[in-house]
Amino acid sequence: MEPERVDHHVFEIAEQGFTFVEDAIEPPLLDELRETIRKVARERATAPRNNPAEGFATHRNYNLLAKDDVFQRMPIHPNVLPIVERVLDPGCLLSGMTAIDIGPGERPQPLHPDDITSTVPRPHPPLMCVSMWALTDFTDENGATRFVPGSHKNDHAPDFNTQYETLPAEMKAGTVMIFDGALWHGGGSNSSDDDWRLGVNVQYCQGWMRTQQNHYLGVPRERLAGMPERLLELLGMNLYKGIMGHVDGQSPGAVLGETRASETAYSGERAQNSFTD
Ligand SMILES: O=C(O)CCC(=O)C(=O)O
Repeated sequence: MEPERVDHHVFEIAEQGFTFVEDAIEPPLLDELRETIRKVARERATAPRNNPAEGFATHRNYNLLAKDDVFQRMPIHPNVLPIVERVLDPGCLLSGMTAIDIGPGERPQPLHPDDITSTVPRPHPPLMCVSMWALTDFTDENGATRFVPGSHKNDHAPDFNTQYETLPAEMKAGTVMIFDGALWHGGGSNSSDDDWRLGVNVQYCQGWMRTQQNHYLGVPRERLAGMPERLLELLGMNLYKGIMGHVDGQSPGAVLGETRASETAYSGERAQNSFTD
């Protein structure tokens, strides 16, 4: 993505908490992602998890990198990652990837910021940056994500028992909404007869934070060998600023015998800069 477009999206996220990247996903990738997710859901007999956060008529699949190699293309996508890297920093981590297929009859998910577990006083600089990939059209009727513009600047998180005015993130399949993890949002209700709304939440966090999904245990080692180096970094296989996340002085990548994402703590330029920044 051209630097001017990245600037524009980063500015919108800072000002209003969200931005839409239209036509972000190439149509063949869009088709493959949609088909693969629904195949995974069929094979795993995915069923609603029956709680307000995960839904009563929604099929969710987590830990997508363990399920098919096509998902490797999402966290490093050139129309998304450059924006995320500017909102956070290039040392950011993939916090999680979740396929969310909202079925007819679903009720609204409670509004929340994705950084809800953070103890940092609000408002705060972005701790998380979230991309919501529309793999089908998102409409007001079929459960488009609902959100409160500007709410990333609030000094509190929403009260689950209060009704707030929200907007639906209506978008065409192929659009990606990117937002500050402090933005109040939630899955919408699906009042359609038979229109399933499929999105994937690809969520990133600061490199020094705990990720929502645990990739070290979740992603099988045999998949790592075939992954692009940038993805290994997003999975925390190298060290944040040359220091954080080491095992006996080595990066997780080195411990796993990878030549990539392999480094020794405190030895590299990033570690030296951490002490002089
Ligand atoms: O499905 C959606 O539109 C939003 C889901 C969400 O915000 C979540 O599960 O944290």
